[in-house]
Amino acid sequence: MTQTKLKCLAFGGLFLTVIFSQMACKPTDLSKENMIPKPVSVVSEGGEFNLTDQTDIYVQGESAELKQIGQYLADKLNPSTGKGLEVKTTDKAPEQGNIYLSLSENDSELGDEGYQLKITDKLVSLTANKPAGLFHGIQTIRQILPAKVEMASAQKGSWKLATGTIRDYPVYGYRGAMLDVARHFFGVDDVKNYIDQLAYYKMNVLHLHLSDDQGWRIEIKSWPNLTAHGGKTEVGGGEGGFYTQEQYSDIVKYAQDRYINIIPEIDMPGHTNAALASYPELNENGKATELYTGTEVGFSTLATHKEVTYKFIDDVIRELAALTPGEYLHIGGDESHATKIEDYIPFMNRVQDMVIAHGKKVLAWDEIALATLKPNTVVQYWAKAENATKGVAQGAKVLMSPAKNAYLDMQYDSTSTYGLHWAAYIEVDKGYNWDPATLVPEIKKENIIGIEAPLWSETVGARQEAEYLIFPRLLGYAEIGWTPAELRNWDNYKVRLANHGERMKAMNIAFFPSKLVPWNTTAKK
Ligand code: NGO
Repeated sequence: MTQTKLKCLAFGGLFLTVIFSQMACKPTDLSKENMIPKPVSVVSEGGEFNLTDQTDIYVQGESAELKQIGQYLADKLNPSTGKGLEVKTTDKAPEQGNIYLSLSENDSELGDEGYQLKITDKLVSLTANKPAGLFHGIQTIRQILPAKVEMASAQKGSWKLATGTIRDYPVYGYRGAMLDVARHFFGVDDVKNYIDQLAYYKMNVLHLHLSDDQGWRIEIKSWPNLTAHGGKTEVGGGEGGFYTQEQYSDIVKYAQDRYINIIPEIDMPGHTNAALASYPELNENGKATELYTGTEVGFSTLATHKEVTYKFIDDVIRELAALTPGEYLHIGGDESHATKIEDYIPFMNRVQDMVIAHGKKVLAWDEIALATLKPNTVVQYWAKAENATKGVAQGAKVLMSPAKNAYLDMQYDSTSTYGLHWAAYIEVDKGYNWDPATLVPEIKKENIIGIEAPLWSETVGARQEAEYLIFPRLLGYAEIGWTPAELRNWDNYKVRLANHGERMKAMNIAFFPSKLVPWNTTAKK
């Protein structure tokens, strides 16, 4: 029996034991911590590690990357705990009382993103094959400390970690969210804030929807009017905005430091009014359109027969590819109702080749499967299972974003303040209770690269409005992407989610307080 339990029992009597194991002796059981996503395996040992004024974070060797990960953890823990954790380097496991981050010998089960977290009463030891695994592991350390650890100011109380071992790694390599910055523009700080929120739940992709009918949001130096004119407004007539290339690169770097890949999307041939309003030559009739601030879809198209269109696209792809270290560029392809199908198909075929010529792989919405998919093109299933299935038949992988299950802009119910409901109402349970690998019979687990939850921004323009739709559903999508389906169940999840209410409050997240979640419970399941 562990020391802690003995201490509890020393008070004598079953009643006191129960009371004290609930209060003074918490935490004693690592497996009852409320982690999201739920780890693959947790073995509890019943003791505790105490974070003290002497605790520091040791990283193995002199790697700048490991030091940076250690610093991220220190920066998250120091303001609330006041423990002044410092990042130090070492060649071997440090003395007791410290946190140790190291890269292990090849532990193949953990893969590129997994980690092992071993907590004894003497040491917190985090190991992984790759730095990304360490980064995900430090999110787990944060989540098994009291919720107030996420506060930005000093908090009273003790800071204990239950002892045991967690071995953890994701089901899918692509765990993403999409932010539509075209319908309403979100500034650099909002995007960075979202990146940190995604990192906390071990997500690794942020797809930015950078252009649409209402706005063009990324500076393209060879076509400056795209932003000078096309970035000027947004849905509802607000002032819009755009990222300079320097700002975009800053976002990319910020995301990279958090093991998140930015995937930029330029939607085409439809959803292009902002470009058509900025350059008359991109229109079939050679006349610029008016800027658009409404929310209709499917009315715009690039002139698919004009060579200047392809010069334009090549320039955009070239500049964007040079700014984007990740392997994918997203070329949209959705709802091109104003483009004839006999024009759409050769257009999508040609643009895929252009992306490949600039060294990138193609991602596109499911309609692209009507064209001939190039090797490595990934089909993002959002509307028609039939299209995604056509993609699989062509040998493509699928990214799962079914609107009925995974669209963050769908309302929770008919009383929701923000959001749309053309696809469904998605309450928190519905958003959680599905399995990408069994949703469509023809799309098997081996066909799927992962899951992405898109936030379209027709109805939201401010950070708090977006958070109402994103949270708490995002946590469920993070768990679907990470945790094996057989370990997931709503009754267990909703209790863990309830515990994250305090965490989200501590992080100032304006989440939707769904009645389906027992927010006030303190029970640990
Ligand atoms: C659709 C449409 C978007 C809308 C969104 C709203 C896709 C891929 N195209 O999803 O333009 O903003 O629905 O839910």
